[in-house]
Amino acid sequence: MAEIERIVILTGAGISAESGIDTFRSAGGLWEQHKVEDVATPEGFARDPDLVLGFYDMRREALARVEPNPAHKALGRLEREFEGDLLLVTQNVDDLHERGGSSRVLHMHGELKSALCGACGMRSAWEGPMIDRPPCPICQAPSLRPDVVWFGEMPYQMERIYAALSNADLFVSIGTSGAVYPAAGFVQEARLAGARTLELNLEPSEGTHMFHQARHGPAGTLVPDWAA
Ligand code: BJW
Repeated sequence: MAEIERIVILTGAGISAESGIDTFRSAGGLWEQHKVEDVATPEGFARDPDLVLGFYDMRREALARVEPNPAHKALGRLEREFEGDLLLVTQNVDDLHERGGSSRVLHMHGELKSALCGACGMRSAWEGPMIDRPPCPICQAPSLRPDVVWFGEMPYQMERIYAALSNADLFVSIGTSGAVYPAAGFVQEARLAGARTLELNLEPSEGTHMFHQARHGPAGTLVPDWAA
C-alpha cells in the first residue's frame, strides 16, 4: 500500500456475520424473519411501533453477547498503522468496529446504541429497551425511536462521505450485498475520482462487476490478509 494515501472503506452486515450477527438478505437472514416494510420504514413504525421497538430492542440486547472478529480487529490495526487518511464508513448499526479498535467510524445507517427523539429531534446514547416508552433524556417526552436510517430516510453524513470518495486513491467494500443505495453507488463515485476499487465479500455482490478487483471468501480471513 506504499503509494496509497487516501482510503475509504465501506462495510456491511457480512463483516459482523462471523461474530454471530445475522445479515439481512442471506438465507435465514433478518429479512426472512421479518418483513422489511414492517420493521425498517417510517410507515411501519407509525403502523406498529411496538413491533419495531421490539425488533430493535432484541438486536440491541444481542449485541451484548457478541464480540468483534478478526476482520474488525484488522481494520482497527490498519487505522493505527496507516499513515495516510482512512475513512471507515459502515452501514452497520452494531458497535463491533469500535470494540475492534477503530476510533473513527462513520455510521451512515445509525447506531443501535443511540436514541432519536421524535419530539425534540435530539440524539442520545442509549443502552436499554425502548418498548416501555422511556422518556427522552433531554425533553422527557416518551417519543424515542431507534436512531437508525430506514428506507426512504436520508443516510447520515453523506456530504462527508462523498467528499472522501472524491479524493480517494483506494475504495474497499467489505461484506455488503450492494443492494441498498446510496451505499451501493459508492464504488462508481470512487471510480469517477480515479480510485482503485476492491470488493471483499463472501460471494460476488450485485455490483461486483464495477470493482477493479474482487476477492471472495469469509471476511474474517480476507480482511486480515488484505490489511496485513
Ligand atoms: C459475508 C459474510 C462473511 C455474509 N464474510 N461477507 C437508487 C435506485 C433504487 C432505489 C434507491 C436508489 N436510491 C435510493 C433508493 C431507495 C432505497 C434503496 O436502496 N432501495 C433498494 C432496496 C433498491 N434507499 C433508501 O431509501 C436510503 N435512503 C435514501 O436513498 O435517501 C435518499 C438519498 C438520495 C441520494 C443520496 C443520499 C440519499 C436509505 C436506506 C436505509 C437502509 N436501512 C437498513 C436498515 C438500517 C437499520 C438496521 O440495521 O435495521 O440498512 S436496510 C439494511 O440494508 C441495513 C443495511 O445497512 C443495508 C445493507 O445491507 P448489507 O449490509 O449489504 O447486508 P446484506 O444482508 O444485504 O448483505 C450482506 C453481504 O455479506 C452478502 O453479500 C453476503 O454474501 C456477505 N457475507 N457472510 C464476508 N462471513
